Amino acid sequence: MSNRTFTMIKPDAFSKGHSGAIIDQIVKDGFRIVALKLTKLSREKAGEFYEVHKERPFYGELVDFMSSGPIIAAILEKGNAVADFRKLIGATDPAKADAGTIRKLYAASLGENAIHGSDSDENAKIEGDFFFSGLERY
Ligand code: FUP
Repeated sequence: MSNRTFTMIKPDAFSKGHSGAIIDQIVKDGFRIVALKLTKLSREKAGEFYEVHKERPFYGELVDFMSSGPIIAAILEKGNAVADFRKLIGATDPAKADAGTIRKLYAASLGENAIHGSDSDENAKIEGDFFFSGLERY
C-alpha cells in the first residue's frame, strides 16, 4: 500500500483562484503535505514531465497548457495515497467525474482539468523527485 503521491494544481485552476479551496479539500480528506511549491514550467520541462504522452495527438496542446502559467506542485502523504487521491480528484474528463470530486468542482474540460494525481507508486516517486530535492520535504 502506497503512502505518498504527487499532485499539481494546473494553470487553469491556479489562474481562476481555486488553489486555496483545492488545498483545503485535500487536507480535509486526510492528506498531509510533505512538500509544496509554486512554480512555472517551461515548455521544455512540461514536455519532459509528460514524456510518456509524446506520441499522443494531444501532447502539443498539453505541453502548451501546462507551461501557460503558474502551477502548485506538492507531495502528499496518507495510507493508500495514490488510489485515494485519484478518487478525490475524479475522472480525467470532468464530465465523467463523480459529484464532489476536485475535477467535477473546478475543471472545465478534458484538456484543462484542474489537477494532476500520480497513477502509480512508481510514478509518484519519479514525479515528486522531478520537482523536489530532499531539503524541500518534511
Ligand atoms: P490523468 O492520469 O487522469 O491525469 O490522465 P492521463 O495521464 O491519461 O492524461 C494526462 C493529461 O493529458 C490529462 F490530465 C489531460 C491530458 N489529456 C488530454 O488533453 N486529452 C486526452 O484525450 C487525454 C488526456
